[in-house]
Amino acid sequence: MATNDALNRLIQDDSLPNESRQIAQKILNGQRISTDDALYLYEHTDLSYVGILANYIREAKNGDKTYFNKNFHIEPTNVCVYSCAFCAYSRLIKNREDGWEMTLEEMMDIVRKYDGLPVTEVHFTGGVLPQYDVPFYEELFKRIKAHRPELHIKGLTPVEYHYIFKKEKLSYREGMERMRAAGLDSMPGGGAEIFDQDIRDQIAGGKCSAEQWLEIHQIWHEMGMHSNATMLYGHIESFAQRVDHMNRLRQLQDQTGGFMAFIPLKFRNKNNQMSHVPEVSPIEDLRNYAISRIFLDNFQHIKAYWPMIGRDVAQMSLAFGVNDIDGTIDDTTKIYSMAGAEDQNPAMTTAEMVNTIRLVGRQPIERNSLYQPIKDYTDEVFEEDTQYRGYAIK
Ligand code: V47
Ligand code: SF4
Repeated sequence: MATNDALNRLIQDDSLPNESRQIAQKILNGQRISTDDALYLYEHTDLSYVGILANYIREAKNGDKTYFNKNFHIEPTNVCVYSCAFCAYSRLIKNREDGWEMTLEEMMDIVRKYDGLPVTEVHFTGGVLPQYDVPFYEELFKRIKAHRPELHIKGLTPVEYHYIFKKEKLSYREGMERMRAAGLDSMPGGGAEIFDQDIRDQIAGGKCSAEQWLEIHQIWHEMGMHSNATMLYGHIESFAQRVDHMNRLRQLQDQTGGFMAFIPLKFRNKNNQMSHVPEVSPIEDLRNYAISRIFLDNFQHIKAYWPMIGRDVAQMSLAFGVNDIDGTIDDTTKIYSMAGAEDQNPAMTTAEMVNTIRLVGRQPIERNSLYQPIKDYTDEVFEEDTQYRGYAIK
């Protein structure tokens, strides 16, 4: 659990610059750090320093609890009206024969494949396609709820919603009300990319603006619903633009409280128009998790999305502010494998998930999509523990 010892040592360490000691003091006092402080952390501090601060906050907020869920993805299409420069996965409509476009029935087949299995969430993400309009998604969500009412639908992002509501001449509120009535339970954090308009124009031109992204989340939260937030980092953005991005999220969260988790997404550089941009190091990934944990004092959860960051860095991140590693996934997403991530067929068994967390001394908790605990796996013994990796629990 959170102890002040390491923080106190930093505060008293006169070999550290005053700014570093003052920021540590703010954390100990439970005070919010400023945007200038956050920029200072990015520009002038090392991993071990931010790690101590972030771990203190993580343990104060969540103890050793580390959450995961049992989920699968459906990616209805990779054909897209946009062509974001970082996207390895999408195909333009003129090249649609190279991609896939699922029908409602094909998506229901995927949902039915999980009948009788203990998954709790389906996550929809993918390209933006003109024929997938408001009535299409309403029908999809209704059919899923009719088939399996308890399955949580986490679906789409303001990128799709802005596009389909405009086409239907609906206000954001009218559109989100219709999605909720059809069965949408929560919104994932995608499509945020980086809010700075200049960088956004260069890497994600044409799709919804930062203001539109934030407005749709705001409306969703005002309806009493929840969502996540992401930040695509480690490409051509500056540290100041990362701070600006997180600051806009922190301000909205002050107003609504509707965000559950913040998920930094590391730019992966294979098979896209930005392959010449090198990826940042794992040290920078961990620093970024830590600084987001320190800055976003009003977010309860920081998530490392393991299919994107890789299992090893996800595991290490649990000492740098992260307290959630997403889900079992069951090899149902292609976004990251196509962009060069380590796992080409991302899937983790419950035992792998639990042992990833347990091996670094944290407490594995299966959660539902709204972070209500389903099961504490701390003392669970798995058949496969005796068969692989040479460790057995107990
Ligand atoms: O918005 C696409 C990102 C996002 C690349 O809310 C890339 O629980 C890095 O938002 N390198 C979609 N990132 C995925 C997403 C998400 C994932 C897991 C959980 C949740 C949640 C949300 O993926 C896109 C974009 O930022 N992305 N291509 C790439 N080459
Ligand atoms: Fe389309 Fe999303 Fe890829 Fe952009 S990131 S091209 S909106 S699928």
